[in-house]
Amino acid sequence: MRFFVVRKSFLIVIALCILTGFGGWFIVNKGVIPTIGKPPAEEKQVFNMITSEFKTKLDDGTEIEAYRFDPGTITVPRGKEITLSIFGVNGSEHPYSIEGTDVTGIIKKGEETLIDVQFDKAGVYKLICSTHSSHDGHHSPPMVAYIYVY
Ligand SMILES: [Cu+2]
Repeated sequence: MRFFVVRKSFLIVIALCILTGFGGWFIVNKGVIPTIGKPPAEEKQVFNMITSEFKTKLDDGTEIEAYRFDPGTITVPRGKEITLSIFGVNGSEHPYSIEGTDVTGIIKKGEETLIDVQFDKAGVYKLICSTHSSHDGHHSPPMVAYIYVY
C-alpha cells in the first residue's frame, strides 16, 4: 500500500477552489447575478409609444400646440417582424401612415393600436399623422416619429 503525503495547506486550497467554483456557478445559474449582453428572447419585440400634446400660450394670448409621438425616435432591426403599440393619450384621433410602406390606420384616444410591421430595407421611415402634419401655424410642427431600421 502506498500513502501520499499531502500538505494540509494544499487541501485547503483545493477545497477553496471547489467551493468558489461551485459558488460562482450557483450564483450565475440561479440568476443572482444578471448576465449582461444576453440577447433578448426570440419573441416578437414590442415598441411602446403614446400620442402626446404640448400646449402653451404666447404673450398675446394665442394658444399654440404640438402633437407628437412619444418616443419620437425608435430603432428597430431589419427583417424582423415587430409590433408598434401606440396608446392614444392626447388628441381624439390620429390617422397615421408609415412612409414607404402600405401601413395606415387610426390611433384613437384611450385605445391601444397594435401595428405589426417588418422592414426589409435599412433606413429612416417616418410615422406620420395626417391630421397634424402641416405647418399651418396652428399645429406648428408635424406630428412625426422616426423609425431607424438598421
Ligand atoms: Cu395627430
